[in-house]
Amino acid sequence: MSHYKTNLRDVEFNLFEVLKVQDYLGTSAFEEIDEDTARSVLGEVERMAREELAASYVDGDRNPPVFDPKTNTAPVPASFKKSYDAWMDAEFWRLGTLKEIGGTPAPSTVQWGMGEFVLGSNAPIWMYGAGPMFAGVVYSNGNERDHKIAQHVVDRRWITTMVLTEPDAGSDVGAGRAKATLNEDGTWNVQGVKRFITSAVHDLSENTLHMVLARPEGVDGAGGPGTKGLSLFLVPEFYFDPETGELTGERNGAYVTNVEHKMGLKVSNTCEVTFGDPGVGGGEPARGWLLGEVHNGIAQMFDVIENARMMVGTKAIATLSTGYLNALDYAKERIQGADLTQAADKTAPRVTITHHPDVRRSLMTQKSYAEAMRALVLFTASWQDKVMLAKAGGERDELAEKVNDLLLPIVKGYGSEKSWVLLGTESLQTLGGSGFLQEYPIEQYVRDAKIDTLYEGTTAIQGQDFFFRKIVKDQAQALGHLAGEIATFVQDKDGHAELKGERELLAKALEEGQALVSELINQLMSADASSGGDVRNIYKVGLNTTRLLMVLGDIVCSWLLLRQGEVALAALAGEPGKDQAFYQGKVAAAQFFAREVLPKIAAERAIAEATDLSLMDLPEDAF
Ligand code: ST9
Repeated sequence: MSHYKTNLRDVEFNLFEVLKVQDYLGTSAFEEIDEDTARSVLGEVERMAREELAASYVDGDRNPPVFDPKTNTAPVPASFKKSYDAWMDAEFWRLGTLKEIGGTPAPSTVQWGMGEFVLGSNAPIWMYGAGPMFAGVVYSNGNERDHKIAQHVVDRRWITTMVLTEPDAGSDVGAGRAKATLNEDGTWNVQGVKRFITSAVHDLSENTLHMVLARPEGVDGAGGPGTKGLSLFLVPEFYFDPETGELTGERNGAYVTNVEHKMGLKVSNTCEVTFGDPGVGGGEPARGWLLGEVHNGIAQMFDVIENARMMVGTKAIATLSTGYLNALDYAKERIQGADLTQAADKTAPRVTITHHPDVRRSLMTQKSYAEAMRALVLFTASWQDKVMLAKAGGERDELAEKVNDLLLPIVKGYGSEKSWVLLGTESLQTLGGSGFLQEYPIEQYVRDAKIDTLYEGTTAIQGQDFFFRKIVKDQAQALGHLAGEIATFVQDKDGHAELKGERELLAKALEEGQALVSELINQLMSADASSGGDVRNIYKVGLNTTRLLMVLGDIVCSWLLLRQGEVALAALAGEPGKDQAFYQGKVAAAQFFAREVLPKIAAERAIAEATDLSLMDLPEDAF
């Protein structure tokens, strides 16, 4: 039986009843994807995920790839290869591939709706299979040569990697020391050691194309300190003719020199890659091409990172959803104890644990967060749809770009933190001691989801990105727009009476959230030495950026659930009986989340307002 339990109904509810993507499916940018096609894609990928992709989930964990340093190989298990091939052969990945290189672009909402199923059933399939998406970045940032390279990646199904991190440059990418020097033939030699590189070794395709950040040497105006001095190079494992894609038979000097032993997500190889070291492999140079022949590496790499952050958040949330549904199935079957009203009667009939109040609290906590954060992913994707639609019409939707940018750290940072914590404290807990056993999938979910708070920028990085870049640098334009939408919702006189109390809770939480943003801005301004401030006050901001991310995540999630609650109430008032339990569940989740989560926001504001510098003044020895 599959470990993977899905909620296709909820994905469809989001897309077709709340976001109404059918209004723009089949038009302009997405003319080949109409509503029927989108529904059948979602249905087929959901089936495939449960039946074929999930099949190797456990094997990939129990029999992970083993690195052989003599041959620099680490083959994946045969079962995983089978699942991977099934996914690649089905070609649904073309929906996320640029049209110019053989894609059939679908709206982001449909892509991430479908993506949830792959990421929830066996995420490394999506990660190894991301070559065509990477190729899109190569194509859009590239010159004619790179366009051809992008096409080879798609046609030959090469695996691709994003290569930023070094042993001493993790969160601080700008500290990277890998360097690049220009050859007479226009290619570059890259030298350095990179760490934590996903998918750099495998036996899933004939070649791997690394997208490497390195500092060019001897070029005017490029190669300076920090991230801005980095350029992006395309460095293959095996050298090839960029014109034809044919391998030339030369091994390139990009060698995997270690594969990490990890807590989870073990089938996804996490590698050390050594470039251009004369003492490694055959000592060949690591030759590559400068992407687009422009020195703009960090911005080009962020085209990849933005998509990968969305992927990581969606992976985490997908895992929480299947964790919840596994816990729910277990709770419906597990008989333990008497109903609390008969606790004193030792002869009272034993009941399933769904009768116990604390289990109900736990199940509704899991359900409301999983569904709120699915709504968050798909709502974010709907802004990406607006960006795509504008582009197809030859325009730019700057507001949509900004709102998407604002939401990304919430999807990634808030989504991954809430998911991994709830998987451990609630989903696994529902199974009691059995949750600790490998007989059930949840212990693997907890291990596999932990990485989501770490890679693609830790939660602390997401918090900083959220405040400094997405709010302050944006002059709160996107935030103002979003807050305006929430305010309009809470003030709507036509809202259902059943959610009146929750709207009031949301209105209050919005006020508290706005006060929290103002507090951080005041702290920031008080750190401005040029206006007589104390530069150390910036520490106060640093003590609160993750808090802000989490608080605004709660507010947005509650709003999205209440919006869904309104749609569900309207549906319940319509055709009687149709999907009644589903819609009742939607209303209940919205009410529960608002009542349980929103009142805590006032306390978060108070904590932020009381922040002082005592923690920063404490001597290190006192820790
Ligand atoms: C990793 C791999 O963890 C994990 C698994 C990978 C699985 C891969 C497979 C699946 C992926 C699928 C992908 C498909 C791709 C394609 C899809 C296409 C549709 N937003 O603030 P500054 C830029 S890998 C946008 O001064 P610092 C911007 O250009 C490791 N851009 O930063 C900016 O210039 P400007 C992941 C941003 O202080 C410039 O950077 N590692 C953003 O120099 C400098 O900005 C990490 O994620 C942004 N949010 O450096 C690193 N932020 O301002 C984490 C910056 O002029 N660390 N830029 O616009 C950070 O993110 C740091 O904040 C830092 C700071 C490095 C950016």
